[in-house]
Amino acid sequence: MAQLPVTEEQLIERFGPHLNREPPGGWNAGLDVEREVETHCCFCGQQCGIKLKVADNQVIGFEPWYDFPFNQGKLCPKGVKRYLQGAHPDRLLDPLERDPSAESGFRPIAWDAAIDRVATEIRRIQDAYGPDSFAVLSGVSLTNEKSYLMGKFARLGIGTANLDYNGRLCMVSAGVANKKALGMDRAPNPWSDIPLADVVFVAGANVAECAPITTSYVWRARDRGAKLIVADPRVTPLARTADLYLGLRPGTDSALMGAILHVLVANDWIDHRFVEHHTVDFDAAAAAVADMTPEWAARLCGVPRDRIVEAARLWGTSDTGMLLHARGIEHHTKGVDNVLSCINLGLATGKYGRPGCGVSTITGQGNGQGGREQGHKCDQLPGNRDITNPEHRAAVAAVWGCDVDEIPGKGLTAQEIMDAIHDGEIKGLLSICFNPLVSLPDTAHTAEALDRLEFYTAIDFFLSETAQHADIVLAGSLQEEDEGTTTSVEGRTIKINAAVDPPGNARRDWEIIVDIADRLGRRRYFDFDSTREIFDEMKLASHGGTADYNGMTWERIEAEHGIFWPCPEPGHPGTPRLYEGGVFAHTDGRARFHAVPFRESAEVVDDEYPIWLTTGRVVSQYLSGTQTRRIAALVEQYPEPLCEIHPRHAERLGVLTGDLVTVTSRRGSMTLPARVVESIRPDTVFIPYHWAGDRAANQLTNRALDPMSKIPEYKVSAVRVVKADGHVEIRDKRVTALTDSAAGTNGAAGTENAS
Ligand SMILES: Nc1nc2c(c(=O)[nH]1)N[C@H]1C(S)=C(S)[C@@H](COP(=O)(O)OP(=O)(O)OC[C@H]3O[C@@H](n4cnc5c(=O)[nH]c(N)nc54)[C@H](O)[C@@H]3O)O[C@H]1N2
Ligand SMILES: Nc1nc2c(c(=O)[nH]1)N[C@H]1C(S)=C(S)[C@@H](COP(=O)(O)OP(=O)(O)OC[C@H]3O[C@@H](n4cnc5c(=O)[nH]c(N)nc54)[C@H](O)[C@@H]3O)O[C@H]1N2
Ligand code: SF4
Ligand SMILES: [Mo]
Repeated sequence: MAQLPVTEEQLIERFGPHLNREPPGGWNAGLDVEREVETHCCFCGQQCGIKLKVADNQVIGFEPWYDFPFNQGKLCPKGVKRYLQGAHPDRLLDPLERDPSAESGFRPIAWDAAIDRVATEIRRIQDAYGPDSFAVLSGVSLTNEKSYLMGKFARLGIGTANLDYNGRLCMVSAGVANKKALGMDRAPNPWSDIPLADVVFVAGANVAECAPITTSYVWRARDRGAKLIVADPRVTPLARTADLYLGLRPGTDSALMGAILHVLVANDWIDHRFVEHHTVDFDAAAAAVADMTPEWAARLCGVPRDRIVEAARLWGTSDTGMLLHARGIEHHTKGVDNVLSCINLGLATGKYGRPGCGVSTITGQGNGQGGREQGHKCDQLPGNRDITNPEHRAAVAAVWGCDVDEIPGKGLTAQEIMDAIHDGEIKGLLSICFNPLVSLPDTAHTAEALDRLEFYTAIDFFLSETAQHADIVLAGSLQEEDEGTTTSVEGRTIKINAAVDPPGNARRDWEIIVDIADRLGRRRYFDFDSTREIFDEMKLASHGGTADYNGMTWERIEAEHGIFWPCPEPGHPGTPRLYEGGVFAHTDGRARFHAVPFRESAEVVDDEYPIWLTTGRVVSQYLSGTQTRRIAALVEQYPEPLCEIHPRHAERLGVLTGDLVTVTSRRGSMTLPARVVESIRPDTVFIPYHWAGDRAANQLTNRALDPMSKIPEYKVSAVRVVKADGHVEIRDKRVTALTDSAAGTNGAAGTENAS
């Protein structure tokens, strides 16, 4: 009987000698703390405040930072352990060049040679195939300053239209919907509004595991007597505490929300005054749901009719309410529609612009909010400006000191860039802070594409699975090795402080970018000597855009524990709550309802592939896992992907927890242990996606995109599940640890001093 690797020996055997396990006391044991640096967690969009303990230019531990208002000292397991990355033996200390004769496939080279090679290849490829044949993929674990720099670098440094970012896999459906309906792409509320809500409606968000600190906000609302509604195909840890659970079939959210609007209209639970004075197109939205009866939705979604009516009653008759959604409704070919159908519910009942009211996406990545405003999206310029709008282009060209025509037009989105690489239209790629081989759908397709590149360079601090395909790997910086700002889930811009310098010959990301620009002969646009100078230019470039940072200074941001944008002028207090008084960001001040008809997902189940597959996360791992798969305590909590499967489904297959199952889709197949749980629908299986190679959930997923946001449909594929040979012991302790820590005191794992 095989075992899951749970002992140290087994972990080493499975993951190799650098396996994620720090020596007793940590890699930095024996060092005395010299100072503590107040900064923020490098992982999710909550951006918890944390103090890093520093000695001998190394981060050797952490302390809770009780004064930071958002998390008040609380952290989840990832925040507690993140400090173990800096001194990890896998840390890249030099630039690397591909060398098939070397054991690792790479050999270290000097910076000068690395930068030269990158610049030469960029020009060679562009000369041979045209400017847009070289693409850039960026990421939003990067600070605002670096996000801004990447946008400017792709446009003016390289001169390519094909630049996009990993937020394309994340919040873009919400972004498009928010801009369409409300005129602006930001959570409308500070999180301090959540406890003021009489109803909290959580749709497609595993709050306890993915936004752990938000749990405490929801529970504070419940302490006041608020009702909690959860819509998710899985009974997540938060759903276990819900007053009303809507266990819908994946891909049916807009039908559920449409039926709720239908019931609101039928019972006249509509705020007519708000609708009349602050919105347009209510009638169109109402007409679109005229046939979406709760009976119809009950059949389609697999949720009892009475629960749909009850959800409408709770939402429609409460004075205040917040609807929080995340990738569960957004990772769809109708992700934008799903979000619009939620916004309709908020507008119909006047739940905007007041304390305790709002429909808000829970932004995922660390700088998922700020990084989607600074202009490294394919259709965007800084300040959340539109790259196709002549006025917006002129405003940015004036700050950049370039000719408007020098700024390329709209380029391809992230998945489209990978598809164009696959098709041979794009020949060169520079990526930073993005691990597409693990995170894009249809891994086989991504791997084929990467192998077709004539030149690929990656900037990372670990040799990610994607970076292993690179010709040149540039050793970049961890968050704590540079300063700058990020903007959290709430729209609060906060200060990241440098604790240490990059180790060895690793360099700060921005310095690498500026050097490449210099080598391309574009120094005049990149005359930056510090991150602060980038911030100062970024502020100017954002001025007049919707995401206006012009009035912020680093000093104010620190003194005030963050500033909510828009903050257009010095002295402006910032804007924690948007749309106060019902004034929306469209030029007429009114929000737009949208008619949202229901359509099925790109792939639906059939006789051959009869089960719905949905994918997502677990509390102890982060995204593509490059960082968290290297931290022992997090690995032990959940070492490998498990396939969640309902007891009735498992019984049909003759499968018990720990038995291996093979899950097959039209794209690929993987074999992994089953975890039999009552918390999932019998027609659905769930696999977390944080692993690579034969453990990658994205071997199975579909490349179909939302036509507006271009987000992939990670949340719905059709699969076949069969029993495979083999069994692994899955320790109850680990499975329990997963849920206990996620739903523990105050909703997070609490703080823990691991040093
Ligand atoms: N621990 C941890 N935390 C993270 C991250 C991480 O990797 N690990 N990543 C961060 C990032 S970048 C992101 S984007 C967020 C993601 O945060 P979430 O969106 O909360 O996380 P997911 O697990 O992707 O999906 C959320 C839920 O959607 C449900 N779901 C699946 N299909 C459907 C559907 O069709 N309809 C509905 N209503 N629900 C559905 C799943 O069962 C799951 O419980 O988390 C952030 N925080
Ligand atoms: N099946 C499935 N797939 C999914 C999802 C899903 O729910 N299901 N979720 C999607 C979502 S929401 C997201 S956000 C994506 C995320 O997917 P990715 O963005 O590809 O994942 P990350 O792990 O963030 O990759 C970031 C890489 O950048 C590096 N990095 C981190 N910070 C920095 C930095 O400051 N500087 C530099 N130079 N490098 C850095 C890390 O080491 C890592 O290698 O995955 C998507 N893929
Ligand atoms: S919730 Fe966890 S991962 Fe997210 S910022 Fe806080 S400590 Fe970091
Ligand atoms: Mo994300």
